[in-house]
Amino acid sequence: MSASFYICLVFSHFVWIFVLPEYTIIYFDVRGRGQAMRMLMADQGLAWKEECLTFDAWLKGVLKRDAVFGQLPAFKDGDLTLYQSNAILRHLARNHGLYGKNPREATLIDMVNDGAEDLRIKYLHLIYKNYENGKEEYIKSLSTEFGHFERLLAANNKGKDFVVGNEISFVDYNLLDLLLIHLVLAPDCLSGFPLLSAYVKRMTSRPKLEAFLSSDAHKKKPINGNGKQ
Ligand code: 6SG
Repeated sequence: MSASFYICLVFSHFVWIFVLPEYTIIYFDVRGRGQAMRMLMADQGLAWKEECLTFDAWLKGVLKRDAVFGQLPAFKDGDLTLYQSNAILRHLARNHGLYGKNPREATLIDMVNDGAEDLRIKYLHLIYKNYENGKEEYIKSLSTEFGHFERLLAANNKGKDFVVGNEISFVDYNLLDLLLIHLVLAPDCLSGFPLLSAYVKRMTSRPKLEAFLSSDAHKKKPINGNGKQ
């Protein structure tokens, strides 16, 4: 075989290793439960691919049948296919140093992420099941909900760092996503929360995250699947 063939082979291998995205998100065309992992990867300089499908294609195809819990998002890391958005966040966190500096911090990060998940479930219930009748009351409940996170920030170096410890972790991306979608639902919802407001500013000014958030790929993606936000 000619030398140029080998050069090609080496070059294509090089391209494979360094250019092709390592990760794939398989999901509907929404920010939804895919958004925290997207922000994590963008901010950490990780490349990923999106495989987007319509709800119809999802119901008719084999993907739903094969999905571990019959739901999306799915996430591919090489030959590993994962489901459950929080497990995917944790997988990325373990592999990219985003799970605290020690077991104590890891546990606190899990605790805050479970609190974030509780709020996400309430938000999704409003969006998909009770938007017209429930929006007003839901917005009123936010002062209690955000109070929990404001106090967590206050207790961690007076809110000057991240939500746990002094290094970014996966829960920061999950919390930021929740805060950003609530700012769309109720633009004044953070007005009584100076630490959360400053946290959102600080997080969204991180250069790679800022670039991602101002990209068309992000801006054109609907927050939810039913047009409500
Ligand atoms: C929906 O619930 O996107 N997955 C959803 N729905 C389709 O057949 N605990 C796991 C996790 O954390 C929850 C997964 C989650 O990963 S997420 C899923 O798979 C199913 O069950 C919210 C989301 N909604 C957007 C959406 C577009 C198409 C289907 C859901 C428009 C709105 C509702 C129907 C069509 Fe829609």
